[in-house]
Amino acid sequence: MLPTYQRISGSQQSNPLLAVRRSFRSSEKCLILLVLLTFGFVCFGGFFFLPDNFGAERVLKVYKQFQRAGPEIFIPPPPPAHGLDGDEDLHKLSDREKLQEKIQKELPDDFLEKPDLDLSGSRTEGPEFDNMIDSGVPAAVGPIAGGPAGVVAPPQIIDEPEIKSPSKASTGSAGSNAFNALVGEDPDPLVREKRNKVKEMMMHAWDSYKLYAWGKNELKPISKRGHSGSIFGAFDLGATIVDGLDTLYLMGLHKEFDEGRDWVERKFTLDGVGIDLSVFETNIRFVGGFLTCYAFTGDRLFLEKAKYVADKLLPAFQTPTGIPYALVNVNSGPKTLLERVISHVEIFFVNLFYKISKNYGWASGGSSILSEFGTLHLEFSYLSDVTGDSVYRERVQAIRSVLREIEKPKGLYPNYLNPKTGKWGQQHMSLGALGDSFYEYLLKAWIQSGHEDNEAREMYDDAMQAIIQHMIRTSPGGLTYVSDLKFERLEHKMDHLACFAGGLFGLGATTLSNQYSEKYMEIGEGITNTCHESYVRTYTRLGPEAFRFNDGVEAKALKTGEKYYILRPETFESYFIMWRLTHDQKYRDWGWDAVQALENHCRTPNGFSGLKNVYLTEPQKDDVQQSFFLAETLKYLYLLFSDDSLLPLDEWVFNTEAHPLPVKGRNPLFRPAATSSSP
Ligand code: DMJ
Repeated sequence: MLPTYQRISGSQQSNPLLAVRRSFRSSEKCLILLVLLTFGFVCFGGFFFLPDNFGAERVLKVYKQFQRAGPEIFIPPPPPAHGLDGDEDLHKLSDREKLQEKIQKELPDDFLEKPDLDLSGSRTEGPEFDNMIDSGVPAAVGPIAGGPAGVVAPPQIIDEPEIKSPSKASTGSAGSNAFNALVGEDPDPLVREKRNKVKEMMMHAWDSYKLYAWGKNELKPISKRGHSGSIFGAFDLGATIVDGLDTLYLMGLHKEFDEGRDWVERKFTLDGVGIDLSVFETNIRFVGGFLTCYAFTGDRLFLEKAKYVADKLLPAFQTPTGIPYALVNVNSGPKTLLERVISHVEIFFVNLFYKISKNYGWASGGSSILSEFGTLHLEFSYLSDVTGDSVYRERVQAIRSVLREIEKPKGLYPNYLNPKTGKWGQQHMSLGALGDSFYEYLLKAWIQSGHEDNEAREMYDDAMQAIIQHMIRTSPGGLTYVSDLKFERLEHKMDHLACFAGGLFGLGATTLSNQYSEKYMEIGEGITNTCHESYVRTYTRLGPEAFRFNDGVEAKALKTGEKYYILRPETFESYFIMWRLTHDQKYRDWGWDAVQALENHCRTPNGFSGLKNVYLTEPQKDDVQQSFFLAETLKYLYLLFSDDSLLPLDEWVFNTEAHPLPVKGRNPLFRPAATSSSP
């Protein structure tokens, strides 16, 4: 059958095949009009939604990129060196993850590009780093530019803030703008030895990851391969690199830091990552990790990466209330000019069938999770300060406004909030899983602002009063613990995750002197002590995932699913904070006990592993070296055996993944943008 416009008309009836109609039917006219309208809409949308600076300059840039590009833009890239079976129909594979796994299995271990392993034990702690401190030169200029030729390109340092060279005597922060192996050393040789031990553990964790899982998210130390079951899936996002970089830097491991930076510069991307990423996890590990590296070094690469990742998360905030969804498909963002134009039309249609952002299926009635959407404030605010772009702060301020205005049952914040209706989901409250770091960020937002964000401090004090009244209890044996509250019923159980609260109450007590200070300190000490008890009541002297206070037990796990230890940091975080605040020797003793336990039970020849049951003499290992082991666990232990000049608590505030961010107005490394938006 011929198309409509070639069908018979008028005088040409005798030869229908040659007949041509001279005008369109009205339905055809409509169709043509629709096509033209759509085209007009796309162009119109393009002009409106493209960034302001999308002008001639940008076109010229794209044109130049084309000029520079080689033949690869026309010739498709060659197949991988170690391809899959040629006759297998890859389209039958059900999802991308299976394909990744298959490729990984078939590749030899050394397929991934890896930096050289320095197995001689010599590290980059040369005199050049000492000199940097003497001269007050920022570390980014010294070690990277001064490193071996061709290893790492010198970072571009633009707009370097004027950095006063703080003297130890005057500010207590000799190491603020350059960290080397000696910065923060304790005068006591025994303590120095302990710190060196922690540093050696970091090298072991890093070297093993480098050898067997470079570029993957995490290491499986027993299987000696990348861990694809992590929260970031099988895509090579280098979570361990990004999470571990600032710890390397703090420890003066600059060669390793440079290797990581080099990987970030050449390999790190979220483009083509076709999975839903957790907004929270991506923020605390990647945005937080990059921002700290930027604060430490002034290297703009890290700022660009932090912004790049945060921008990928922004679609999650497109909800009626501004409370973000938990998951976002980061591959949905447009990259080229054409994609940018198309995407605005595309998003409309795609959203009809598939959500770019969404919540977990298991979360009460499609709710977002308090500890997730409540743990963005530090990173997003700082990002606005250092980029001068207010959009990030606006997003987290919107969350703050909803939480400030909403009615709180008993003054408490339930763990679930529906982003569409702005109503609470199930009435579960917790300072452990699903709630924890929301409370942490209330206090820390106030600290980060240089004590100016009083709204945050008030919300913190109010929330803590409600928690003290309704959730904190003392066991018959005198242990202070914070239980979960579920529909008016207390569950006398505490998550390992809630062990950070020792430090949180301690910080609350010492950063402001008010009517609550004494109580906060008492609770901070009590909770830290309880978490320590949960450790020493096990055979391994490492604490379980959750512990209970009923059926005659105190600070012990009762269920099999609560007995594991996955290299978590929260207890050591509280040891470190409480040590800094009190200088009570017991915190260092407890920390050293934990170092030995980690060595005895979690160390393997190829990295560190979690345990499946901390109560057994020979617990089975879970074969995962979590990225937070390098970001948090080892960092807090290292700081515990450092003196107070390394990251003073009045100049730095730790995000919930232990990435320190500078305190506004008190830390010369705050690095505000020239056109910084003010809060
Ligand atoms: C880390 O990713 C962060 O500390 C987060 O806030 C909670 N869980 C892990 C470590 O246990």
